Amino acid sequence: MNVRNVLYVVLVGALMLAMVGCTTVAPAAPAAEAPAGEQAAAAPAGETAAKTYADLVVGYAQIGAESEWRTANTASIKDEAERLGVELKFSDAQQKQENQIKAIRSFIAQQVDVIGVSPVVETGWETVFQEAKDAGIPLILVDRRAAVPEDLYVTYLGSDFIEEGRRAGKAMSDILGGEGKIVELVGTVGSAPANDRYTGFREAITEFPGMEIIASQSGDFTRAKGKEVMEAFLKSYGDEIDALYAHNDDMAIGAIQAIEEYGLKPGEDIKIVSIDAVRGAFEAMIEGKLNCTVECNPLLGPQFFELALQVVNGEEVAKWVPSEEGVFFPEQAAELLPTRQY
Ligand code: GYE
Repeated sequence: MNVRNVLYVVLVGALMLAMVGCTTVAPAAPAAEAPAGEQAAAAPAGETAAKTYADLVVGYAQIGAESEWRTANTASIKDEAERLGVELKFSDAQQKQENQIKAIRSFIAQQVDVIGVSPVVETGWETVFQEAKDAGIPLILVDRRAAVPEDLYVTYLGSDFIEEGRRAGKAMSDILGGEGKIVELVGTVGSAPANDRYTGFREAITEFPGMEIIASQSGDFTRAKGKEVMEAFLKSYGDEIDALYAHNDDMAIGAIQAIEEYGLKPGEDIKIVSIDAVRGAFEAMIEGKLNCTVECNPLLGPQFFELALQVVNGEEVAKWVPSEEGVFFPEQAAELLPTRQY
């Protein structure tokens, strides 16, 4: 065993111990399944030793703080960086693409090892992603996809939003018995989750000709906007509305308020299906105001840093790393709420 191999073994041991030590603090951290040491041990015998988490400098261009989901997502990334000892440069773009582009440029100037970005919308990224590529900095798409050629990013870590839309559509058909007038609160215009949740839902309900989407408008993934747009829907359609499909729980929660203020019962007079499965949705289900939430997992920190380390060590990674998600109904809400991490 040469000196470097000995070092690897020591490193593997130290990291594994560190991770075992951490499990009680962060029991759900999947990174523990593939500790950094594995990558170190598997690294090809090149000129330089494999990097560890402690060597990594990562720039992360986050969207903002528009929803409960986003808050949990940011916490997962920051907490995991701290847990692993990764140096994280974190930027909050306040939901503006131009701020995300600025952040990526500043990460390039600072020569970080990896850039993570959650693109607020799908289009308009080619130039800045190309700049990162030209600078030799690998870029990982986290949570949201971007419509760019595949060679401009190494991997996409996130959910199957079309499938989430389909699940919501299926749940809605079951809840409405295949018949009813639906209003839709769309997410941020031009964002991958809004585009795909829109499409998936429609796919799932086409087999029910009695299900009709009578209005569809963006609530920008926020509670305030969700409430405002629902007020407008109620003004135009009132009692005609049988159901609401909201692309995220926050907009559904805003809409619940609007429905109550209008004098109808959310969850009864107007059935509601939304997406994310944040705690607020479980609380609403317990109160009988929400009929279903489809899970979208925001706890992407552990998988993100695991991928980042693999990438800087030259390992092959899949072009898409999907997250595992479920669908929840009011009957399970009270039992599951204490187990929810976001
Ligand atoms: O569903 C919504 C958030 O991109 C999947 O963004 C994410 C979405 C999430 O604001 O609540």
